[in-house]
Amino acid sequence: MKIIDLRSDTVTQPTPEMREAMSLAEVGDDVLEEDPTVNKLQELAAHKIGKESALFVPSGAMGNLVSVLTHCQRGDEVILGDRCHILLNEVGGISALGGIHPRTVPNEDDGTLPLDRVERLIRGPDIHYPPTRLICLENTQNYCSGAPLPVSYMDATASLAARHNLKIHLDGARIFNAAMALSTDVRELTRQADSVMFCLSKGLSAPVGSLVCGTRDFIHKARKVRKMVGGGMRQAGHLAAAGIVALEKMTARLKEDHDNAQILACGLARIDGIRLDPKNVKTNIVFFELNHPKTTPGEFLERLKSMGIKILLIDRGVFRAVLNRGVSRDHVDYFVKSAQNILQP
Ligand code: TLP
Repeated sequence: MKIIDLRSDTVTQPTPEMREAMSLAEVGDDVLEEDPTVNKLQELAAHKIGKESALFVPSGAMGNLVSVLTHCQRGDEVILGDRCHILLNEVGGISALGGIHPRTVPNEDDGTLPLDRVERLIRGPDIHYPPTRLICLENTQNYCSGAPLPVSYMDATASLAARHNLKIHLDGARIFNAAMALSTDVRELTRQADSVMFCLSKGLSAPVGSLVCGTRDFIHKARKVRKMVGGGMRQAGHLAAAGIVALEKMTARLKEDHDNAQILACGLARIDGIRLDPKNVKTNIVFFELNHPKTTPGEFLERLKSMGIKILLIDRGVFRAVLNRGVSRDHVDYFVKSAQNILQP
């Protein structure tokens, strides 16, 4: 049976062009900064994101960790959303490894942090307080239905940060999805951030890797932090080669995932027992709630799986389906029909 995997866009397989580029890549020792393919990827990434410099890291989680550790000292405080990946899904790394204190603001459903609340949380000089150093934003905001944060919001956050002498780190794991959804150049969404992390291994389909982007000085410091957390790779050009293909060839294809997400959302919303507003689906992530008299969330998940469809059960009754290159329009139709068969037999 063919498996239709919507658990995440991280499940995407490398394209034939990536596999070829990986096998032919010219490589060197990247800890010594002598891997020409890694260097090329870093230059390309810095250019696309609109920053001076970039650093190749093995994962998005390490990219966020390295960025926060580069901005902050032990005992500093970071303001971030209560639904952000750094807080929920990175094993508490910033506190466990960096001694950095997270202060949370509830994310709005559109992914933003209300800036009046952010401002109220910024610490004054009182001896009892840890110093506020950094604001972290996430674009797209995964656990807010993959909401893209608009340029106007990025600008408003940047002026607040400037008034209080704070830095901004942007978890842009899916920043190219945000740019696609907002029909804007990605640099418009990154120019307000002091550092940006983005992933090659999600909708862009590379097998491994993320980049941290920032000023030359920031990346110079981040390189040392990457080494400290064990992220200095050697002949990493074999991985970077796939990343170059991802950046050059795969950003335009994200539209297909967004269109399929919209079709899936509209199809599921018509089924009794499923709650979801397709208007909230703006990128490739579809969240929905199951509230059905006869089918429990666990049963629904298992029945779909037996039909070859994998999605994630995130919380009691809340599911996530992420559109990706392995999921076609026909697969989406099949998913909607299968859900109908289970819930409206
Ligand atoms: N997200 C994964 C899971 O960890 C939840 C997913 O399937 O969505 N920032 C954001 C916004 C992310 O969504 C993720 C991965 C990361 C960072 C971390 O990237 P990796 O998995 O490369 O460490």
